[in-house]
Amino acid sequence: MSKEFIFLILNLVVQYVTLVSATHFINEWAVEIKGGPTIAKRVAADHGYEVIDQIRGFDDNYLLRHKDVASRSKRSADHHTKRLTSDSRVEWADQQFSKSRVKRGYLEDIDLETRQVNFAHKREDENKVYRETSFSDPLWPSQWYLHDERENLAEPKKDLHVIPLWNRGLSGKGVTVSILDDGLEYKHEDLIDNYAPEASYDFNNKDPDPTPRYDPTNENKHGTRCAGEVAMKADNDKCGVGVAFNAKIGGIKILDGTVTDTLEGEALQFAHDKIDIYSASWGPNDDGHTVEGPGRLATQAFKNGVTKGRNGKGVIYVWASGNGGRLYDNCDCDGYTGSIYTLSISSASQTFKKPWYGELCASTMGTTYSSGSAVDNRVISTDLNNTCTSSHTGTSAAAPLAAGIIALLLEANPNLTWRDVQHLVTWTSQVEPLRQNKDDHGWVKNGAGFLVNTAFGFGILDGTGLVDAAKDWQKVPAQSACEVVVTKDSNLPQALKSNQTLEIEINTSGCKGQANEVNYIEHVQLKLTLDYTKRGAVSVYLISPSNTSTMLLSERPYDKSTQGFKSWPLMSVHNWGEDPTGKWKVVLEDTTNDKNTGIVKDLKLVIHGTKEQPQHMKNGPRTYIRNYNHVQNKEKPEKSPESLINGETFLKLNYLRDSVRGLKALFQGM
Ligand SMILES: *[C@@H]1O[C@H](CO)[C@@H](O)[C@H](O)[C@H]1NC(C)=O
Ligand SMILES: *[C@@H]1O[C@H](CO)[C@@H](O)[C@H](O)[C@H]1NC(C)=O
Ligand SMILES: *[C@@H]1O[C@H](CO)[C@@H](O)[C@H](O)[C@H]1NC(C)=O
Ligand SMILES: *[C@@H]1O[C@H](CO)[C@@H](O)[C@H](O)[C@H]1NC(C)=O
Ligand SMILES: *[C@@H]1O[C@H](CO)[C@@H](O)[C@H](O)[C@H]1NC(C)=O
Ligand SMILES: [Ca+2]
Ligand SMILES: [Ca+2]
Ligand SMILES: [Ca+2]
Ligand SMILES: [Ca+2]
Repeated sequence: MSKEFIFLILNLVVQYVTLVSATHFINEWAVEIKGGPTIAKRVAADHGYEVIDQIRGFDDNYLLRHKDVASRSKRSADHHTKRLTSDSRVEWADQQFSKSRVKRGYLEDIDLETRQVNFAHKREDENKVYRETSFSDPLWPSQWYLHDERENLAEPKKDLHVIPLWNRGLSGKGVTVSILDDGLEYKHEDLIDNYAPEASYDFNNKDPDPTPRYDPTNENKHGTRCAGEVAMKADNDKCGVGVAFNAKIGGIKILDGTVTDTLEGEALQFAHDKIDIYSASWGPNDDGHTVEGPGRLATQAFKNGVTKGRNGKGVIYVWASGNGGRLYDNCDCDGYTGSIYTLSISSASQTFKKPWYGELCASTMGTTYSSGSAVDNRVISTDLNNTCTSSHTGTSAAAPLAAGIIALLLEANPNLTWRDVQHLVTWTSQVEPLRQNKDDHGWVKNGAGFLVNTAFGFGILDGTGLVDAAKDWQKVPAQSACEVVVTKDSNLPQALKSNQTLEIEINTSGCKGQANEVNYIEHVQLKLTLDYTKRGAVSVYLISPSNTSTMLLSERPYDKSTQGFKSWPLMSVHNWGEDPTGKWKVVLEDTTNDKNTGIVKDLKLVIHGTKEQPQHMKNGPRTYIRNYNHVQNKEKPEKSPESLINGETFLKLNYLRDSVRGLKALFQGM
């Protein structure tokens, strides 16, 4: 296939996505009115609205419909919003608009012919697979990401290290996972026994039954595929084996209709007293030119989930990091995966590579296996109409594997909070298998001794490592947030243009002596306000007082927006464990030879973390198992000489830049 042809296709894809993502305002308003439903009804009537319903999970919030506004329009009806908000009984009012949401699966690689070959190859493999534990399920032998099928143990370990957990009797019992997606075929033979109706709802049709809509042109199979990875029943002669095969599985149907902030807000905290883990394999368009995050209600729903869910320990939101790699999308332009409340998961291919669809960003926490190139195997799951699939793909398939592993973790230790789970991921994820390929985007050793990677976060999830570390776990100390506003000395606003690099310093004491003092960093957000003629031309790096260089935003050539950024939070987990005190450096640059101009208007650094040192960090920095690749599932792992990785090459900004340029060169050379 010629290079021109591929580019033509890509451009068509970009144009199509632009077309379908045009904003449509609808004739519904989310409104907060205090004083009860009678007053809400009166307010609505006074301004020409009717009350559709109370918004689930939010006190004093109502959905109103205006009688004289078109049901869909490209333009917002601001005069109506203004009239509502000027009523003293109204706290706030937002006109709702449809949000374009893409499922992060269904990836067809370009080379379909090789794919055929691959199927033949796989069938042959099934006969000689290294069977550590046997199940009667026909696709179990093909679940390469779960069992160690190496014939040569010198090869990198290629599984998520869950079999030892199954051998200890862990299988997700008592833990409930719900898939936020396009529905769940819960009557599927491999799911029905684990189905949790109390964790399920259909927000598109407003009924309790999440069964997908069967439609030959728009197969709503995505949610059912994601669910099977978590909770397919084991040893029942059907499909494969879920990571947490005795967990309860629910389906929250939201992606088969118009998605609004109200709908997301209701869904993201639906039954948060019954659901432990929400798994989401979708988000704003991965088209390389979208910058979008959760709205008012969705943001509040995340906060409610982590503060009220699981009896105050917080629900776990597992999120797929995105599939826009080929269009140079950056997951820090997606406010869902970029949220501190979501545990963001990327993919590694069967050959330990960042797949072609994988996105770079600093908010990714961990990685599981998924599809890669045409010759790599994909993920096994349940499919519609009581069938099975061996070709679930993308970060869509990666996130549910993580949700299943976390279900095993919560079964082992139900006391863990949402932040404990994030800490455990940073503390146990494995880097050795991913260090096999040279094109691994560079592991940076941060100031607290963590290895972090812009493509893989802290590395491949290690099921057994997580559960072992959680055994005598002490809850991490309370979270605080230190907001650092740039001072006059930083000379903002400052102009930026093409072929220019700007360095801005931000000093902080980490709010020392205040109630919100932070000495041990968790998440860092850089809130950027920038006016620019071409948003995608700007890249942003952050250098911490410990000298850790992080790419917060990479160049996105398809993002030609003139809208800039308005206090957009670029989130990073790469400074985890570091001391925030000292001088931070923000580097903004436009390396194009275009004629772009603009102004960096404002920066704000928000440092989340703890005042006290988390208990698990007190005996020194994390150790890495250098011989992880020799760890087997079948036998008890030999007491391994755990050693600290010393002399890690310190990666400079230039390396990060080159890693993005290398990607581009690779792509353009196709
Ligand atoms: C499932 O069955 C329905 C109804 O019989 C049919 O319309 C649909 O195409 C089928 N879907 C798949 C994926 O086989
Ligand atoms: C969970 O907390 C309870 C009460 O503090 C304690 O008894 C129990 O041992 C804890 N479980 C684990 C696995 O740490
Ligand atoms: C940061 O602190 C250093 C010395 O502590 C000072 O020289 C510098 O001007 C400060 N920079 C800003 C941006 O406040
Ligand atoms: C970019 O800037 C460098 C030095 O700042 C200059 O030498 C070079 O000519 C510039 N390139 C373009 C295309 O303007
Ligand atoms: C950070 O790096 C710079 C230059 O690369 C070096 O001069 C400085 O000493 C380093 N600081 C720390 C704390 O390592
Ligand atoms: Ca339904
Ligand atoms: Ca099964
Ligand atoms: Ca994306
Ligand atoms: Ca996140």
